[in-house]
Amino acid sequence: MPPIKRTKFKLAPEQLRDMFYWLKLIRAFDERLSILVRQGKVRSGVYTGIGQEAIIVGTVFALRKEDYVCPLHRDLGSFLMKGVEPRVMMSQMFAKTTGLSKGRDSALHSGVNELGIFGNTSMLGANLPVAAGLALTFKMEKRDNVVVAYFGEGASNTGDFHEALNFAGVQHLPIVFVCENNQYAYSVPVEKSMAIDDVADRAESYGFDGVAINGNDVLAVYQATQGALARARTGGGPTLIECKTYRWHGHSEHDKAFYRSDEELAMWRSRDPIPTFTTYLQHMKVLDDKQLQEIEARVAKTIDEAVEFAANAPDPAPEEAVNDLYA
Ligand SMILES: Cc1ncc(C[n+]2csc(CCOP(=O)(O)OP(=O)(O)O)c2C)c(N)n1
Repeated sequence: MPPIKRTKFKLAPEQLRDMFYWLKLIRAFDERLSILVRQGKVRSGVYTGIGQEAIIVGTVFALRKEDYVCPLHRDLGSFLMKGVEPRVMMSQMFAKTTGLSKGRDSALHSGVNELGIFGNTSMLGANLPVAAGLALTFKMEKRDNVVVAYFGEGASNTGDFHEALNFAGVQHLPIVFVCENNQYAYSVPVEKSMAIDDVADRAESYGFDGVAINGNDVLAVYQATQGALARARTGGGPTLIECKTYRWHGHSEHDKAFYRSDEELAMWRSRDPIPTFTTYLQHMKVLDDKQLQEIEARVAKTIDEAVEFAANAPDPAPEEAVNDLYA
């Protein structure tokens, strides 16, 4: 057999196409949600990550099943990549019994222990000390698993962020802090909330490395994550990866984002992570027209099927509201 042609990242053609599939699926999932919100079908706030997909794909692609993610409101794609079926995720958005929380929660706070997904809390930055605690468990149990914790540049101005990084640095925890710097915390532009250019610089104060990278380049994100994971698995402690990106939609689907200019949006849309990666794959000759069409058709079918499933799934009965309580 001829040797498999691999990239310098040691990714085989099938893996590169797989990455492409995830980028397209996560984009399509969010785009459909954006429409469904307007149709009144979604029973939750919707915070799309359109434009930011390369961060989730580049990081989660590098993980093992046993590793944990601590996602944010914009990171539904990490649920899909970690193994939640699109129809289940869509049911969650519709608050149906077939969703993760069986219709008893807004869409954003669910987690799935068996898949390594830790549910998010609403308070900005509050997921980070919890993620550090999870990483401490891995260290104490001598398991070489890693926690990947996501946060926005806005969250990096909260006390919880600094406490989590300090603790992770002191304890050399197996954790990768991934900042999705999309330039705005709701309506606040980054230059109005930070006196430095890079969130990555904050890592140095806590004794570990921080790196600022192009968050719209899925392979750059993957490469940085691989390095951070290798370090974390071998006792080298945490890393902070700041991914520079931009969210195309408002903070949530009800926000028209009047605080930013059309020019700014146009500039960032021209840096769309998906066409850039498509061009790369085509130049590498790992994605021909037929394969592209096949992937697009697969994505469309998956999303259509997920919406149909969720729309036809039963609503929870009122008496089910008190089921599954911990105490
Ligand atoms: C402690 C706290 N303050 C304010 C809010 C309201 N809030 C929710 S998301 C958000 C903006 C978050 O910005 P960022 O951390 O940069 O993440 P992004 O939404 O841009 O991905 C704000 C102000 C909150 N949830 N928690």
